[in-house]
Amino acid sequence: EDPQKLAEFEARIQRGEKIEPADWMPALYRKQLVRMIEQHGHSEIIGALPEGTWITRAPGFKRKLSLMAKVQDEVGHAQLLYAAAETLGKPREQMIDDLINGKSKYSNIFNYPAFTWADACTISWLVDAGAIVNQLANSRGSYGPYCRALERICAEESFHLKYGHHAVIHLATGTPKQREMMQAALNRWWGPLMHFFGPPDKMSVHSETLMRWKVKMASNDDMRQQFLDMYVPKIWELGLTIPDPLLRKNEETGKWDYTEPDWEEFKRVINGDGPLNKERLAVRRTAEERGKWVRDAMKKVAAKEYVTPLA
Ligand code: FAQ
Repeated sequence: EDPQKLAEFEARIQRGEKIEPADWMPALYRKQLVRMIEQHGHSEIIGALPEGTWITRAPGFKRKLSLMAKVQDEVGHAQLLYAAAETLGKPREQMIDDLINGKSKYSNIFNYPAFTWADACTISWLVDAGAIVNQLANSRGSYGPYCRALERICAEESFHLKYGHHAVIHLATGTPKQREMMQAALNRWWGPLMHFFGPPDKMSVHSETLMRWKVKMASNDDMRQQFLDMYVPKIWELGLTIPDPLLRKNEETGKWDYTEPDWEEFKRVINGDGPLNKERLAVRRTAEERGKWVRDAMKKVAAKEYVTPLA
C-alpha cells in the first residue's frame, strides 16, 4: 500500500473528516467495514424474527400496532445497512448468500428464543438500549455512508426504546404473575445481553485497528459499562433483580463490577451453535427461495426480455 496515501488517509481521519465511497482507503479499512456493516445488517434482519413471532400474539391492538411498526423498522434498518455496505463493493446478493450459508456472523442475541411476551418486551427495551449505545458511538465514526445510516437508525431506535420500556413497566408493575414473567425473562436475557457488546477488550481481535481508523468509537468494555450505567438503575427502579450477585458499582474505580458471562457459550453461539441458529437461518433461506420469482422477473424487465403491461 502506498505509504503516502495511507498517511494522508490517516491524517484525514485524525482531523475528523468523513471518508466517502469514491475516496482512497486502505484495503483493510474497506474489508473491515464490509465485515462490520454486513454483520450489522444481518443482525437487524435476523433480529426481526424473535419479536416478529409475537406480532400475532401481542396483548391488545395498540401493542400489536407498535410491535408491527418496530419490526418493520428493523427490516428497514437492514436495507439501509446493506446499501451502506454495497458502497464498498460487495453486492447485496452475495451478502444474503453469505448469511444463509453461515459464512457471515450476526449478533449473538437473536439466537435465543422469545418464549413469553415478557421476552419480546425485554428485547424491545434492553436489546434496543444496547443497540443504541453501540450505534450512537459508531455513528460518530469515519465512514460517511455508515454514519448517515446510523443517524437515521438511532432516531427510530429511540422510539423502540420508549415502546419497550413502557411494555416492561406495565409487566413489572402488574399482577404477581406478570412480575414473575418479567423477572424470568430478564434472568434469561441477562447473559446474552452482557455478551452483546462483544468479547472483553483484551480478547477483542479487531478493536485496535477499528478504533485507530475511527470505525469503532468505543471499546466493547466501554460500551458494556455505559449500558450498565444507564440501565441497571432503571431495572432496579422497577423492583426487578439482575441475576448476577457480583454486580455493583465500584465507587473506587467508578466502574461496574460483574461476573464475566460465559464466553465459551458466546463463542459457540456466534459460530452457529446456539439454541436457534439453524431455525433463524432456515427462515431466511425460505424467504429467499419464495422471493426468487420476483427477482427473476425484475432481472427480465431490466434486460428488456419482456415488456410489462404498463410500459
Ligand atoms: N455477536 O474483535 P471483536 C440490533 C464477533 S443491531 C456476534 O471485538 P468487533 C438492532 C466479531 O464479529 C446489533 N458476533 O469484533 C436490533 C468477531 O468475529 P469475526 C448488532 C460478535 O467487530 C435491536 C469476533 O467476535 N450491532 O441489535 C459479537 O471489533 C432489537 C471478535 O470480536 C452491530 O452489529 C456479537 N455480539 O466488535 C434489531 C453493530 N461481538 O468477524 C432487532 C456494529 C463480537 O472476526 C431488535 N458492530 N462478535 O469472525 C460493532 O459495533 C462491532 O462489530 C461489535 C464487535 C462491537 C459488535
